[in-house]
Amino acid sequence: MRLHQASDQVVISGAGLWTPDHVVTNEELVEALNAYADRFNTENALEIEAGRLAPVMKSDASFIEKASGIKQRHVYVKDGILDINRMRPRIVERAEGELSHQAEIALHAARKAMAAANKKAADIDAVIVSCAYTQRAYPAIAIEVQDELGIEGFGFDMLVACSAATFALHRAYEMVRSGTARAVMVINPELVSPQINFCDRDSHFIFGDVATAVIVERGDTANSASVFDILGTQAQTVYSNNIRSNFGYMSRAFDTDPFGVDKLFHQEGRAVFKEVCPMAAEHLSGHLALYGFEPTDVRRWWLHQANINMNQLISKKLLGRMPDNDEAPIVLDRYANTASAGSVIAFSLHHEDLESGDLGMLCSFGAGYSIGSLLLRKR
Ligand code: CO8
Repeated sequence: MRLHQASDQVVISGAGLWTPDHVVTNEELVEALNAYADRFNTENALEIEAGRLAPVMKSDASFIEKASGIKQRHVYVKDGILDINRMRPRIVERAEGELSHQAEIALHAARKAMAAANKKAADIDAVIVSCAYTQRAYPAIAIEVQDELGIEGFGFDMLVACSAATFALHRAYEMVRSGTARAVMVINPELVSPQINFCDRDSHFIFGDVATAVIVERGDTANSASVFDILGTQAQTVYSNNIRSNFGYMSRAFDTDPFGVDKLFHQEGRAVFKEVCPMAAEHLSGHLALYGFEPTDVRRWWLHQANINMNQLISKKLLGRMPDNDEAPIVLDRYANTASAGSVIAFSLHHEDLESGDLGMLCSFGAGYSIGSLLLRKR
C-alpha cells in the first residue's frame, strides 16, 4: 500500500503500438464473401425465391474504399477468415495456465509504451485494459498483464466500445491527479476480428485488430523525449441502439442462438454517420472553448478512425475547410476501424514532430453513443 502525492500536472509521456503481421485486403475479403454468397444463394434458391430466407448480398471492393476509406486491415489470425466453410478466424484456445491471447497482444504494446516513456515496472502503480471486448469476464486481462510485467499496485478492465481508450485515459488522468497512482499504463488490445460477421457485406470490411498503450504520469517525473501536458478531458454519452452487439453471458439462459448474427457487431451505419458527426464536432468545439481556444488553434487532430468521410466532415465543421493529413492524420486506410485504438494509433505515429507549445486534440466517437476527448499541449 502506498500513499502518493496529488499532482496538478498530468502528462502523457509515451505511447506504444503493436501491429499484427497479417494483412487482409478489401479484394481478399470481397472474393471470399462473394464466393460464400454464390454457394449460399444457390443452395437455398427455393427458400430465397419463396421469401423465407434472405439472400446473402455480394460485396464490392471499390464501394468499400469509397464509402469508408479503408483499403486493408491487420488481423491477429488470418487463417479461417477467407475460408468460405468457416468465415471467422481460427484461434486456438489456450489452457488456463498459459498467457491469454489478449494479454499477449496487450503486452506487446505495453512494453513499447514503457520504453517510449522511459519507465520501469516499479514506476507504474496501475494498469487499465480498456477495449471493445475482453476475451473473458475474469480474472481481468489487466491483472494478467500487470503480473507479467511485475507491476505492483492494481489493474482492472473496462469496456466502452469505441471510446474505451479515451475514457480509460480520463480515468488515468484522474488517478494521477488525485494521487491514487504516480503513473498508469492504459492498454487497448483490440482483438475484434472474432466479433465480425464476415458474411455480411454491410460490416465485413469495417474492422481490424491492433494493440495500443499509453503511459499517463505525474508531470514532475516525466523524462521521455515527447511529453504532452493533459490540459483537460471531456466525455459525453447518449444512448443509441444504432451500433450494437448482443453477445454476453446471458445467452446461456436466453435459449436463443449463442452464435446468432445479433450477437456479432451490427449497426445502422448511415444513421450513425448522420447523428455522430454533428455531436462530435460540437463536443470538440465545446471542449476547446472551455479552455479559451478555437479549433484553428489546434495543430493536430488525432481523431477516431472509423470512416474517412466522417473525419473530413467533422474537420470541415470545425475548421471550415478540409484538413490535410498533417493536421488530421488518417490511419484507417491501413488499419481499418480498430474500435477504441484508432485515435491512439494516429497519436503514436504522428506526435514526435510537434513543437513545444503545439496543441493537439485526441478524440473518439462511436457506440453508446460515446465521445471522449483529451486536450494536449506539447512541452
Ligand atoms: N458492397 C457493396 N454494396 C454495399 C456494401 C458492400 N460492402 N455495403 C453496403 N452496401 C450497399 C448497402 O446495402 C446500400 O444498398 P441499398 O442502397 O440498396 O440499400 C448501399 O450500399 C449504401 O449503403 P450505406 O448507406 O450503408 O452506405 P454508406 O455510404 O453509409 O457507408 C458505412 C456505409 C461505411 C458503414 C458508413 O455508413 C459508416 O462508416 N458509418 C459510420 C459508422 C460508424 O462509425 N460506426 C462506428 C462503429 S465502430 C464502434 O462503435 C465500435 C464498436 C465496437 C467494435 C466492434 C468490433 C467488431
